[in-house]
Amino acid sequence: MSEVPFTLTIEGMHCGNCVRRVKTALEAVDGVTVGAVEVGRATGSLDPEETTTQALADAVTRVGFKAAVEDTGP
Ligand SMILES: [Cu+2]
Repeated sequence: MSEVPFTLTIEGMHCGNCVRRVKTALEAVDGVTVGAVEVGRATGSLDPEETTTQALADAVTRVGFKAAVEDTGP
């Protein structure tokens, strides 16, 4: 199974605490390998048989931020 990369654009992050909250929320989702999380953005890869980018955005939204899937396609 191959993982596919994702990038989330996240509004409402300001500091290291926000980064930790987002990272924890993403790591709690099955099928996700969290890469870099910084203020305003999170990247990583996911197993498309286990989860979706929308599920990741929803997980971030549940902890209080506004997340959108960034279209990285051509
Ligand atoms: Cu913060």
